[in-house]
Amino acid sequence: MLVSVRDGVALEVRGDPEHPTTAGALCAKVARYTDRTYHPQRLLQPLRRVGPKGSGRFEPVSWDVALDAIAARLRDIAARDPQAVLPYSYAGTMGLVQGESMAARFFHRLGASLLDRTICAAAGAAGLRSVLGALRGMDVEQFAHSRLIVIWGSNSITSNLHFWSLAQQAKRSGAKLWCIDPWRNDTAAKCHEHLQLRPGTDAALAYGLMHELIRLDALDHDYIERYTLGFDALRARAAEWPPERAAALCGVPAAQIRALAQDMARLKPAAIRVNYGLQRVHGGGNAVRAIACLPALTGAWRDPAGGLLLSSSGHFAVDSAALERPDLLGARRPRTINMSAIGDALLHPGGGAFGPRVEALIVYNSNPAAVAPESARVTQGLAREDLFTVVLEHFQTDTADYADFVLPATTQLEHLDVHKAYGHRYWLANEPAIAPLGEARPNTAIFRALAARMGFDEPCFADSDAEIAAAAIDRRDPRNAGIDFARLRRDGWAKLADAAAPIAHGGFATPSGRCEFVSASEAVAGRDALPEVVLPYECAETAPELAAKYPLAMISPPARNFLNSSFVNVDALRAREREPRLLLHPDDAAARGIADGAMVCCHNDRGRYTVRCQLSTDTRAGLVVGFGVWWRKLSAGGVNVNELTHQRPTDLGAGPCFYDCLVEVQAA
Ligand SMILES: Nc1nc2c(c(=O)[nH]1)N[C@H]1C(S)=C(S)[C@@H](COP(=O)(O)OP(=O)(O)OC[C@H]3O[C@@H](n4cnc5c(=O)[nH]c(N)nc54)[C@H](O)[C@@H]3O)O[C@H]1N2
Ligand SMILES: Nc1nc2c(c(=O)[nH]1)N[C@H]1C(S)=C(S)[C@@H](COP(=O)(O)OP(=O)(O)OC[C@H]3O[C@@H](n4cnc5c(=O)[nH]c(N)nc54)[C@H](O)[C@@H]3O)O[C@H]1N2
Ligand SMILES: [Mo]
Repeated sequence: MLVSVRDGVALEVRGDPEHPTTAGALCAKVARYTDRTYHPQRLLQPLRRVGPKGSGRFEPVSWDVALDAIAARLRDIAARDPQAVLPYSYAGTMGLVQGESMAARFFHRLGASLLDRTICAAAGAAGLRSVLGALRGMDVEQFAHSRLIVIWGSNSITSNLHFWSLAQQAKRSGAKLWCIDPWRNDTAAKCHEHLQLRPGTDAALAYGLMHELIRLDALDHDYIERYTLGFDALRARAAEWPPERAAALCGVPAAQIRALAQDMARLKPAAIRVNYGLQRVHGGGNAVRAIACLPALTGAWRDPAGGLLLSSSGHFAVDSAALERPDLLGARRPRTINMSAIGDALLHPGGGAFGPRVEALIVYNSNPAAVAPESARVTQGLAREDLFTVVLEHFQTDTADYADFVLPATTQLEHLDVHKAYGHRYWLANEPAIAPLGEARPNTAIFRALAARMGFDEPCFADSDAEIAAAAIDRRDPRNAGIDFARLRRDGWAKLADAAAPIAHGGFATPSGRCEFVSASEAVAGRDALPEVVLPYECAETAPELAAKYPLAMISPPARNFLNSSFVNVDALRAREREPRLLLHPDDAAARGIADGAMVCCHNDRGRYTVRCQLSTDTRAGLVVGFGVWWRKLSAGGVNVNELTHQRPTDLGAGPCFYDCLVEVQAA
């Protein structure tokens, strides 16, 4: 991203036309990054709470007053048990410096609880690791050369624009595009075929495809023989899933499953862009396992433009020990708390296996009141008068409203960072383009100052941001050959030295070195050694009584103009989204006497959510789509879609089940 600056003011941001993956394109949100940075409501000084928790009433204080008070309180809590302090952070910035570097050092030195950062990708990552051994896959640029592209559980036009440009290139060269998604999103509408399955049934679909590929003998027997483990067992399991059985469960025509299998057999190179949308259900981890078996069966990995891409993060060798310094824990082994069940954690009285009650919560790069599941529990926890909460933020978010202290943080335009990519293979340097606004400070500077007040005098607390960025790149790894932070600062970005088709000839990072259809580690963990069809917690088959009361399945994918809960307060972007929306199928609306455009109440046992309803045949009958992730206080009833979601974990990785949620809808 390039920034035009005049007299110290950032005028606009642009994509870099030289960058091979992005080719200068910016998404709708980031194109508005200057609006966000100079937003009139930007937090520019430290604030101390004066009203009751959640009221949003604060008074400005100096940095010294805020930091002294925070350090005193943390010292007091830590003297009893430092595990009563909990950090909470995720995707506000994905930079390695302003993410988990100085912050992690601070919490490790303190001995605070560890946070399991599961809220986005944990299930899919665990599923992919079990089959491929690492978070590796196709180079996204290679999709331009694929002949078949299956977009599985991803609204690419909304969430992954740079991939979509490459898929468009392939389409213009004659590639066939399939989309596998429960609703006809923007992306599905532009693909040749749309397989519109019930949410949470992807593993069954994958088995139906395997069944058909085996029947057609569209297999690469040589690849299977040399590089995979457990084919006989997988074939036996797939035999149980003729397309008719899979189709009945998925709610799609069997002929469509056969047609997709035939395309997989016939069109080469065949590529699958699987993304995180499909793993936000109980069986999300196993769904990714089942899908990840497909390219090994057909030998698609042999071609750089074939195979599968979920995550590119395993291609980046990041020296996380240098960044986070877990050695500062010494012999201490603090407990780990799952961020996706933060509501339960905050409300836990303490004791037993849980350990001490959470007494202090330090939030940075995240907005849990809006993004975490079952928000009634989250906000009830945040409202505890005895909980000491500090929020590092750009804005007075729903979470910041519950803080004791709010500390103003810098944006991407104001601080230094280094990034690994979310989906491609380039390291990036982020240079500050302007000076920090007001009294805002980078996260690193805030944790450095807190460390000094706590008397943490290890030399690593004096590292500059540039030193941290340099240490992030693991120079011992051959894929980082020739790449260091000085070069990134000079050139902006640099591509990893990794093979375009890293598993064309095996070399899987699994314990067996093979693509593991059957996983001994899964069996040891007491789970099915083969990918398993795990149905949602909340569906007619697994919870018939609940389904009788709440017959509609709800998913809550991102709105195009927001990035999770970021950008919701940027007027130009919120104007495009207008207000929280819920897609409802006309048949479901007719059965409930609901008219297009009516305000409806979407509810279940966990809560109620008021939202504008839009009738559309883009969704399936029985499925509602509630776009996320609105700020609660900018929504009609003061709550958002996460009022309805639950905190139960996915099968693998203990991730959240945002898209595994039964509801009922009635006119408001
Ligand atoms: N505009 C925008 N872009 C974003 C984000 C954003 O908030 N806004 N968020 C970013 C982040 S943090 C992430 S993790 C990525 C996420 O991006 P993706 O991984 O691409 O996932 P989503 O866009 O969340 O959801 C994609 C699709 O999954 C579908 N889906 C839901 N349930 C199922 C299911 O059971 N099976 C299948 N096959 N499909 C299902 C939804 O209908 C939706 O169309 O996007 C990033 N990009
Ligand atoms: N129902 C439902 N819920 C979801 C999802 C869904 O699809 N449906 N998607 C989930 C996914 S994929 C994800 S990744 C999570 C994301 O959830 P979060 O990680 O909480 O991401 P954001 O909502 O973007 O909030 C990030 C906050 O960090 C702040 N921030 C940005 N940069 C900085 C910085 O440099 N310093 C500091 N101190 N703050 C900064 C921003 O102002 C913003 O308020 O949400 C999840 N929640
Ligand atoms: Mo995410």
